[in-house]
Amino acid sequence: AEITYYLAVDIGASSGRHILGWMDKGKIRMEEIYRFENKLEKRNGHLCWNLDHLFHEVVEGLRKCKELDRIPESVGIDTWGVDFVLLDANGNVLGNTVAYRDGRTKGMDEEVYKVISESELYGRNGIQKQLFNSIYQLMAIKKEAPQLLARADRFLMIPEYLNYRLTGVAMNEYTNATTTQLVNAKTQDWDFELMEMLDLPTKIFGELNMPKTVVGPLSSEMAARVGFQTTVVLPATHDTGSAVMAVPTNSDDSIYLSSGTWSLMGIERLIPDCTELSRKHNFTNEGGYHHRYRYLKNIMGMWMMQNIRREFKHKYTFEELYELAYIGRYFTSTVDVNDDMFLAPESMIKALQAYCEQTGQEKPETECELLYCVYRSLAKCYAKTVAEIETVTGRKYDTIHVVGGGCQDKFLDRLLVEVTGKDVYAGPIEATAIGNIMAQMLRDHVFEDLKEARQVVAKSFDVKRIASERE
Ligand code: LFR
Repeated sequence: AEITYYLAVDIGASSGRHILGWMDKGKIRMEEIYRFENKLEKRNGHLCWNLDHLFHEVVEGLRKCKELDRIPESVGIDTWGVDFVLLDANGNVLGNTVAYRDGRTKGMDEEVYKVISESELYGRNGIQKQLFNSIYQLMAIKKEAPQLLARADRFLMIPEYLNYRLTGVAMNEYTNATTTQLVNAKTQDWDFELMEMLDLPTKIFGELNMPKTVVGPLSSEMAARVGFQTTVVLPATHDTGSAVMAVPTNSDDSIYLSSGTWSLMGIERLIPDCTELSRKHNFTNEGGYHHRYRYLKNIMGMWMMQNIRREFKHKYTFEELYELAYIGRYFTSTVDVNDDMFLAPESMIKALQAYCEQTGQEKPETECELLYCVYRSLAKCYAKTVAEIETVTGRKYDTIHVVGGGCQDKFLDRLLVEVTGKDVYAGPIEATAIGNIMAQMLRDHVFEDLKEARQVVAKSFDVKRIASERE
């Protein structure tokens, strides 16, 4: 029989990939066919994304399907959250696409809280305070470049903009929209009242569409350029939304850790928790597939490791890095990984050293010490987060599922077992792309529902139990 292919385009902060997925004897099979780099660039003193480069690479990956003669039934794009573009009435991007790690949002929280208190805001949308959320970015634009907002006709998040370039259809998607902090957690729709209070133009925010919605066919120009026609579909366009779909369990007793540039640790819930207790612990209620909520917390994650590794003069294999970290186990200084100073430092090494000095701890000097300091600090934060989840929900969890590229870090997986005492499972590695493909397959009725899809994920991909030191 003919194979039906689905294409996931998954773009992260450091790379993007095109992954084909299809069914084979009751299991999901996947193959990466194209990969490209993504990075922050400084423009006019701001950290920005190069959208034209990203779009070019999206198209190149589509052309690769033609070359391989594996034409996808549909295509879905997911990226990181919170970042967006403003389009003018002719569909042109207004200004640079400033990235969330840029410092323009400094002080914008105070601007928002002049209008609405922090707890009232959380009561409406249940989104954790992160200074980079779109709400604060929009306030920064209002302050720095109000003419852009005045001329704006549409607000599109990054995946939506790429979809727009592919199809000519401008469409907003629900899961990613929740990361703006402008969506009401209970109505699951834009909070226009809040926008009016903040004097943001409500007309630029379009109707919210759920995952599985068809955006449209490729425009005829695009179809000619890539050499075939296909349908662009919305997955959970927020990468974390896609990743959590692919957590290989249906058990309620399980915590997930979506491990990539960020570590996102939490649980899935059917009712949002916008209480003061929840806000004080800074948990978020992001919108998920089929009206679920991702109750989680952002932890700085592999970003720290990626940055210090880049600064090491020697190139190490992953095995060597684990070895170095292991040797550093005598070193006891730790940092608060979520401190703002680690968000976009000129030098991660200097930032770590400065933090330790400022807090009266011994500062890490060698590569062993730097690595172990980061690992130990991350593990400490994971353990604290697990405890907080248990406090806020008033129950115990026995398992942690680590998914995403970071689950390949054996040293971190082991530390997680050690510091939490939970059963830890690692995999699948490509959770985000799998989740993206699952949404497309669900739309095509390959599975009845998410529950069935997750069962299939569990038997299709490698999921390893991490042994503790003692075993
Ligand atoms: C992960 C992620 C997180 C979001 C952060 C910034 O890639 O999407 O969920 O908080 O990036 O958008």
